[in-house]
Amino acid sequence: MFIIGELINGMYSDIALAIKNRDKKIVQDSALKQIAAGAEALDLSCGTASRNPQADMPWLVETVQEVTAKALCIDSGKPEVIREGLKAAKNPAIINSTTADPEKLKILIPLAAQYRAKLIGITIDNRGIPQNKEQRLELAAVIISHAEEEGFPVSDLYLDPIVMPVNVAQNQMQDILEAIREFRILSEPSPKTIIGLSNVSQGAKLRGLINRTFLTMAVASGLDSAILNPEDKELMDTLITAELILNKNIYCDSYLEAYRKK
Ligand code: THG
Repeated sequence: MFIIGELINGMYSDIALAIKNRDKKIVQDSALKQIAAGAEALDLSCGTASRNPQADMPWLVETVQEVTAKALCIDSGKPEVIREGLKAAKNPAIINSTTADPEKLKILIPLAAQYRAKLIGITIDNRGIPQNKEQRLELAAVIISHAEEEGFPVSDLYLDPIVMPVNVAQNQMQDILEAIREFRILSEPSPKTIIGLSNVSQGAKLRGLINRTFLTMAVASGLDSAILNPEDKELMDTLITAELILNKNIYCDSYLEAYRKK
């Protein structure tokens, strides 16, 4: 599982304040802590409070690059913000994200190719969030066909079925899990799959339990990557154990410690 740390996000008040005050230490400490906890890449989002994300995103990129060479996942709905982030990036980059809207695909696929970035494609279009598996697969196919037309490697494409909070969209969880499994058979070579895990428990009381249960089910459905909180130790232990049971690591009595020393 490719783990992307979610915590450098302007939706958190400490990060929003650090961005505003250009306080590098808060952001760099978060980066190092998430990596120590097992993150292989870091999601960077200015959040909706940012009044100048085109300046804030490259500042985040430069600040994090001072302390790590890990991949950076440039998280914005605005292509012009993503472009500024990519210009500043020396580390490997992941664009987070394009939707299935042709106008966005036409900008972001060539941008990903130009910067040799991986690309996250979320299965949304101008009609909004899909209500079932079939709509998710339809939008995934649109994203894949645009990538193929542009000669963008589909193996560098991460499809995101859009995880909804279980307390508002309980009847969609099964569809989301099935979409993860079925995205992989839409093309050869397969696209990869990704989710924003914490979405599933937003507004709910037992967040940790819901997150780790959903992650286990998604891993069993073949999930390749997740944006999550790596500082949640129970979540990480659950993930390592799920992958053990799927025979991705070799069992020993101290497999949790052995995995963390890798
Ligand atoms: N897919 C993709 N990218 C994404 C998401 C996705 N990026 C953003 C988001 N979803 C993933 N990141 C988070 C980060 C935090 C939370 C949820 C998803 C979260 N935060 C607390 C909350 O809202 O309750 C904030 C608490 C606080 O303010 O302190 O849950 O799905 N491609």
